[in-house]
Amino acid sequence: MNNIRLVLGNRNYSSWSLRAWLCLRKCDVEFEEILLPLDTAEFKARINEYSPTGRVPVLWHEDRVVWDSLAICEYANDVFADGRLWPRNTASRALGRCMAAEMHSGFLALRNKMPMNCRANARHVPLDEELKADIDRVCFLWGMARSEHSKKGDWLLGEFSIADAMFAPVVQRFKNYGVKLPELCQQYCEQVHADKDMQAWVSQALLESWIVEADEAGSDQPVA
Ligand SMILES: N[C@@H](CCC(=O)N[C@@H](CS)C(=O)NCC(=O)O)C(=O)O
Repeated sequence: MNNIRLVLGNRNYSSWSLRAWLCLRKCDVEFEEILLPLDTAEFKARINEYSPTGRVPVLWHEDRVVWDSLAICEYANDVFADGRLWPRNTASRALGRCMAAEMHSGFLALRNKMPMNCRANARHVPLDEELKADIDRVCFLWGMARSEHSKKGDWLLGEFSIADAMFAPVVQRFKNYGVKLPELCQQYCEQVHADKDMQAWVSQALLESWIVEADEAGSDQPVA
């Protein structure tokens, strides 16, 4: 046992958990998962045992605690992946870090109005100006990253990187809310959906039955 434990929320809704989990999976290390279902009495009762912020994800490794999704991705890169979760090229790494940081601190309309909900099927939310601006910005960033790295592979920066993990829940949202995308972006989404780890996450999410009302956005009927 290598003493790595990831405390995460339920897969259907916990977008921050997905980011950290995906990076750990790409490190090919075994880790224990402790799943605390969001918005439940169990979460409230147990979260303080594990998390200094009361939030997930949290990584425990040996005597270290690493809270916050992006910090976990970076820790995984340093400790378990020998740096390969970022490209070697300095300019590519800088672009990836800007994208990851922007995702981590921004895109509030996308995060609030289109919560990750892997089980949602053809769910419609009104595409207001703020939401459209976030979607356009995501497409701009993906288009820039892909056009600069297309010869190196099918992920944003060629090989899989932390940038892909940070945007994976956005890819999932675009599917669940039926967002129409430019071809290059749609192709990138298909790359993410075809990933075996992403598929493993989603297939387990589909088996969950916890409901977080606040994250059940939109309706089954198209909206104007
Ligand atoms: N900035 C944090 C955000 C973590 C976060 O908001 N996690 C949510 C679940 S996805 C959470 O723990 N919510 C529970 C709560 O706030 O009670 C990160 O990147 O890890």
